[in-house]
Amino acid sequence: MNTIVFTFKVQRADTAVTTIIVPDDYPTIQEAVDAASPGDTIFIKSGLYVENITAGKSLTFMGEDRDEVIVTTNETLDPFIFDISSEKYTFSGITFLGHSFETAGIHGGYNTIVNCKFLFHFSGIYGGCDNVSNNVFVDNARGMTLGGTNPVVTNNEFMSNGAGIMIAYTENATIQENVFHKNYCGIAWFFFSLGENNTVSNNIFTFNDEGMDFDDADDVGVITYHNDFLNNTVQVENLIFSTECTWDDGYPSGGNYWSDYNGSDFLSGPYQNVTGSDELGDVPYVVIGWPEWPELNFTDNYPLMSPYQYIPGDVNRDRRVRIDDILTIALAFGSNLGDPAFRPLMDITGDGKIRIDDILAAATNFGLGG
Ligand SMILES: [Ca+2]
Ligand SMILES: [Ca+2]
Ligand SMILES: [Ca+2]
Repeated sequence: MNTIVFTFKVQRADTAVTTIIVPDDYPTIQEAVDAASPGDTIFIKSGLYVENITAGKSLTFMGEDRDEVIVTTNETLDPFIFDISSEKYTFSGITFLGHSFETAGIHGGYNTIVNCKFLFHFSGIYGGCDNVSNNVFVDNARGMTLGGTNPVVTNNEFMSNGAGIMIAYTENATIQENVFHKNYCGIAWFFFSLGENNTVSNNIFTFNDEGMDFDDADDVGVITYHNDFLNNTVQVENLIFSTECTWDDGYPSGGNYWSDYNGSDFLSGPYQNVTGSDELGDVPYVVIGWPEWPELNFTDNYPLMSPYQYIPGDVNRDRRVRIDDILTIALAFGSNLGDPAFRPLMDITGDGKIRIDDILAAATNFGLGG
């Protein structure tokens, strides 16, 4: 018996502990971080954790349940919930709850962030975004502040933020398959963004004051195609001359869907001069126009005649409206933007509420799609 215990202890010393459970093994996340070795996983059980966590080694933080693991801070002088060094981190299943717009959920690091929520921050994520997917950002001044090289931001929901994504000094960013709903601005390219080769594709922008804004952005290279811009007060704001943006993917791949496009489709071909329709508008969509210098206009040369993927009522984004979509909307009946059940694509009317008119609008499209 003693031998067995002895053997066990040797193994504990030789092989690193790979998973530390909070609060079972340590009562706070910080104590777990301090005890962890690089590469360890810290599993956080449901609960409210009020902490400012610093870390200087690569770690994985895994919450038990995104809606039940809530990490927040009561500090305003040290306002980062996670303030981490330039190592690789992974976060999943955690709600980062800020306050007073002075906080950030995660600051620093090279991060993979999956299936988390960021609420009420100055910036939910502040830098360090290698791979950000399937997260929800609600009521932040900025959902995330994106920088660096090769970040990938996919399948996230941005709602009611000042800017969903604020981008500065970024190269080779991929922003894909996200939904931007009722933000002041969906994507804001920040002052002197100085980034090349950024791609914005397959996103849905609905009911934002501005879909995208290039306020004072200089030397930005962005290709924007296959997005749906629906019912934004201003679809795109403030492009300036030195911004190198492309608004379509050539012919016949096409550009974006713009809900305020008035063109028709009787012609086809790269120059739209051949008889026969091709689902692309026959005249370019003027993204930003300069009436006195039309040669400087920014145009989508091949605007889509119908949304690339948006179908009112298709909540799960499989491009069909089926009973599962309508049931999920019905189950969220009565919820408002910010409630866990609220999803942006349920709010077809754009009022930030899931009500009977949304369900009826979805039911009208029942059966649509491939
Ligand atoms: Ca056409
Ligand atoms: Ca569907
Ligand atoms: Ca609604």
